[in-house]
Amino acid sequence: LTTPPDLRQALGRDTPCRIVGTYDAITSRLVQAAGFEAVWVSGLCVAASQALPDANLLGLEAICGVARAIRDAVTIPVVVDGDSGYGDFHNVIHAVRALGRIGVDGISLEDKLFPKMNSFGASQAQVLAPPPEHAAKIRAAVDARPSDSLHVIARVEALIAGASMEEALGRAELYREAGADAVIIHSKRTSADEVLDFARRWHRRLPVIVIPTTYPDLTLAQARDAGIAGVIYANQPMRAALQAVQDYLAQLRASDRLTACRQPLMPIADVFHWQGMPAYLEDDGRYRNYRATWAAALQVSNGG
Ligand code: SPV
Ligand code: MG
Repeated sequence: LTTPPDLRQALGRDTPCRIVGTYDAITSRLVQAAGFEAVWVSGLCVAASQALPDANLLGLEAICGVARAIRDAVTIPVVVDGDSGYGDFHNVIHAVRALGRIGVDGISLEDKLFPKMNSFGASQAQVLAPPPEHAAKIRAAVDARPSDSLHVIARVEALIAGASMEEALGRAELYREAGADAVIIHSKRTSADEVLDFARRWHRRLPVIVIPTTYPDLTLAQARDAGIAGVIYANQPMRAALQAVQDYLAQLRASDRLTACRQPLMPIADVFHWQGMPAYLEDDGRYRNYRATWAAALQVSNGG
């Protein structure tokens, strides 16, 4: 078994690393098996999977439950979307310690107020935190982590909130000085120009990561040439799954038997594989034999 590269190595390469958003353990296994470098535990997708808006309605415990299951299911780096840190810097310290015990590789902290609203939600709800308040959270996170393998990623929401490029660059610099390991620059433009401009002006002072949800035409080559270190495909697996389920259900509703549905289904054998049946069956064989051997030995020693 080869050890997958850690997040620092993945962000240090020439080609941007690809981090894929998930919300459960089995989907994360598919992400790893497909060859992606890391998993993003998406706040949007975790909330959506509970049929809740992405607005800090779920607390840290819920996120930790999902993060723990994902951590246990994959060996590639796991980066948790920590929203704005669930409160003030005390909440950040608590969150980083909890996620550190789970063994995640990164936490993203965005510079909005609590409760945050998804970056594509109503623009009047995109309220930026004062820069010193967020810098204090970044420093608190850096000090609270169990080791520096847990990346503290400062996410800059200035462009989302309609502030200037100068404001975005200034905030990123402040968070770098506070100890951040990487920066996420987020944008809701339908062209990548804004984040490419940010990355070019940032000059790789820290690895820059982008989330091309609204500018899906961004190529890896364009990102690399602008000095971008990582790309988060934050919600595409969930959207692919939900669309497939919706299409399948429509077909099933109109059919009188399962075989009338054309939508491809994953074979049950593959589901068994991804949920860990091979290891289970190995254990089953081993300990059934062990139990049987002891049962036989005890019968002999009891004279029976
Ligand atoms: C998420 O996946 O929860 C993110 C990315 O934070 S976004 O939805 O674009 O804010
Ligand atoms: Mg989020």
